[in-house]
Amino acid sequence: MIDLRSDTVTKPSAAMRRAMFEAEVGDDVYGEDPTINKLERRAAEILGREAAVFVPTGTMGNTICVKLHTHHGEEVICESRAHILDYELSMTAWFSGCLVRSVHAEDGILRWPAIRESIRPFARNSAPTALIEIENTHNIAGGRVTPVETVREICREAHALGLKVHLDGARIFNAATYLRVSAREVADEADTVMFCLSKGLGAPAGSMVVGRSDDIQRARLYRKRLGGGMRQAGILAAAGLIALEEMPARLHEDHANARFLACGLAELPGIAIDPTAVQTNIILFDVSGTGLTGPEFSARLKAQGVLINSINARTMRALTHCDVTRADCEQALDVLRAVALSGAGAQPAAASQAAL
Ligand code: TLP
Repeated sequence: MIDLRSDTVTKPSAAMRRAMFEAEVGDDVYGEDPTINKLERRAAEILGREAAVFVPTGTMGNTICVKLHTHHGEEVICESRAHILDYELSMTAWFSGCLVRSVHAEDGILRWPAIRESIRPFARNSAPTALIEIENTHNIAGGRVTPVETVREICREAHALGLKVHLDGARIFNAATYLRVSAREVADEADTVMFCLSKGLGAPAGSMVVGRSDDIQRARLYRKRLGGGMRQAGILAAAGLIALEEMPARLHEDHANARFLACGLAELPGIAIDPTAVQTNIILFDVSGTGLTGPEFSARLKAQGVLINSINARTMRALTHCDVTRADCEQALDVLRAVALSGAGAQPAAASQAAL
């Protein structure tokens, strides 16, 4: 199977498995796991922050950060397809008691003027805005990257109004690779950043939350409350350290493979895609012109050994990652071509004229 469903499907490398085997561990709830302590120190250094905390998942990291920056009854602004809104089981409401106010940005890039229009004051009839959440890269907008200056402008303007900014940087190293800057620069003025070790960086599990020391101290309490006190999880942090130190340098390969796939897809009958919109490792393409729905397209691909999920009735989402080679992409394109041609809407022109 060529698995392009997500970059979450990556398996730990041999080096990661060795490091896990050899990891020194202790009880992290007591702060005594040396490998986790090292990973947290390195994450804080690399992102240029005072402190970091290791959390089991990106969802828990985002949940903790929303809680850190809000009170019950406040609002959180994010883009209309943000992960916190669509894929985190309404944790913003469930855990933090806040309402999400979404702002649509066609290209997935939130900009200050659009955010400003949605900010609500504490007034007779409105719940006040407390937090702006930015997703960089933006997953369901097709891995789009928010430029450094745009993030900085949002942070400065938000801070001037007393609002906080959290960055869902699940794929912050993909953003940094595309922008050719350090991960630190991608998010240097945000109050907190969550990033995942378990996606393009290839670790089996784990994410980091970085920020100011006092916020991270409180984050540890929320992590415990959410059931994330993992004890001897240095075994995971050992793989996380390799993910953090060694894997960002190879992400450009995933981006090149994604562009290769996107250009190939643009040639296929019934498939709509703009390859120039593919900036990182996420590719969205519309299969409605093939006469197949997204789920039907997905099922036919699977029958021929390629896994790609649909995100709605017409759109598919494919991701490249460290367990997918250029040869896999070539093979996947052959299968994509066969499936596109198998749909009723994608018959060669001569055949459809004959039917008329
Ligand atoms: N994304 C997953 C699915 O949940 C959709 C994927 O396959 O892409 N922020 C962003 C931007 C994400 O894409 C994800 C995971 C998360 C947060 C949550 O991370 P986990 O899965 O570790 O909770």
